[in-house]
Amino acid sequence: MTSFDARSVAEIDNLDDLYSVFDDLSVEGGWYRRAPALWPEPLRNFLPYVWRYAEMKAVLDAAGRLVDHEMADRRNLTLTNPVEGNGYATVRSLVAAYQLIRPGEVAPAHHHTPAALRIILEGRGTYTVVDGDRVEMRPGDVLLTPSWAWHEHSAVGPDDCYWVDILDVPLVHLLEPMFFEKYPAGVQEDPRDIDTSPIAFRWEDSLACLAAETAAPEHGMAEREIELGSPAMPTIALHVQELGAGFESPTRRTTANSIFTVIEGSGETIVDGERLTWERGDIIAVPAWRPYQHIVSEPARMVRASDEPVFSVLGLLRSEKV
Ligand code: GTQ
Ligand code: FE2
Repeated sequence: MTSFDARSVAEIDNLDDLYSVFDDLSVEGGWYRRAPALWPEPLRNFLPYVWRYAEMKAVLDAAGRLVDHEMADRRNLTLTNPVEGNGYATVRSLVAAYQLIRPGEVAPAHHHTPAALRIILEGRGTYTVVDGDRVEMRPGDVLLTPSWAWHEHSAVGPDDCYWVDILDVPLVHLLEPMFFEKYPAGVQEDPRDIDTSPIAFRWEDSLACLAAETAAPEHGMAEREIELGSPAMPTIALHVQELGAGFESPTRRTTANSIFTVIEGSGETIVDGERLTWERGDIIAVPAWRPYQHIVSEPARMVRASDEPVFSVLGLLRSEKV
């Protein structure tokens, strides 16, 4: 606190002197802001971007040679949106990462307030244990790790296993309630082996549900769409989308932030005029309010992870065709 002198403030007779008092008192005149607080529509903050699995896999493989689980609890590569000033998030509220676990490795148990999910890309014989339930993870499966759930991963087969992690860590950073704790025993004792679980969405089930869809979703951004969970977790919605060869979606924008993971197929997504080509395993960041359109080359299925549930509950979800 500096020397506030009510009498001298009472005697201020010009704006320059008034403004010079503001900093001392940690106030700002709404009519005299250095940075605006309100603006007509969402800013173009985070950038549209695509991360290519072929490149990420090569980098992960190099990390696989150089980094073991003594060094890192998780061998994950965070997808940092290249917008200036950002050091972590993929889009405003979500972070995505590629993770590799090699045969015989164990990523020890921990839990945290951020919610997480995994989308399996490649490799057999990998397991996750979530709150004592041991579940195999197979390509195309989506596995949830809700806030506070204990979780560890292991690879027991001969394969290197690659998957995509998506977490709401940037949202937890914004709101502050970060808690993280390692499981004292390292791994959960006596896990229960299960194959069906509310936290495991199997690829074959997703395919069957997609095939049973008769109508295209109203927004038109896919030919068929299912939602995993309703929503999957309080902060993250998951939609599996099917788009045939030659499909061209309308161009739409939404206030929600999205991360697309390409499970199969190829094509391009034009985000705010930028053409992002993609194929199997690639990850596309579509930030809030950026108009986007999908154009498909080879029959595609992708998982859209978004923060829609947050926007819905706050009354901030809005989308439109442009
Ligand atoms: O596998 O538990 O990519 O806690 C980031 C944080 C993965 C995990 C990430 C995590 C994990
Ligand atoms: Fe974790």
